[in-house]
Amino acid sequence: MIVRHIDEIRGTQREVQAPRNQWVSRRMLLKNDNMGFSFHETIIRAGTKTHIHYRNHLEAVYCVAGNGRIEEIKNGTVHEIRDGVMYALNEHDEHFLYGGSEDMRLICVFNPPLTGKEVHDENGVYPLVTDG
Ligand code: 9YT
Repeated sequence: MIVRHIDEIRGTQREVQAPRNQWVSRRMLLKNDNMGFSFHETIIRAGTKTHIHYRNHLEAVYCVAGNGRIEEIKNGTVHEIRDGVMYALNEHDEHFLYGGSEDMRLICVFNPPLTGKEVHDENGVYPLVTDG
């Protein structure tokens, strides 16, 4: 059994800051935990905008605190995000994620799991990833 507290992740390689500090993500489960998915807590900082496109992964995200918005780039549709809202990128949807009036706390699951070695480009986009 794996049992971890978020405080054990902080300050380790499993805690990753966005290039421009728009978010911080704590990877509670990664590929090498052998669960078949990865599991993250991501804090989206208030007032920020991040361009995200996970070309090789499906992701579901559940908001448990704070608020923000997600904009679908293909059609401009904007969805409000607050405690209790889930979104799933079932079509590898390219999007902008906006922090709202306060930091947004998100619980995220990826299939296939992130390895932890993925690198974001200068826009905060995950480029094509080769799982290693
Ligand atoms: C909100 C969101 O997409 N979070 C994903 C996790 C984060 N990009 C990470 O751990 O790299």
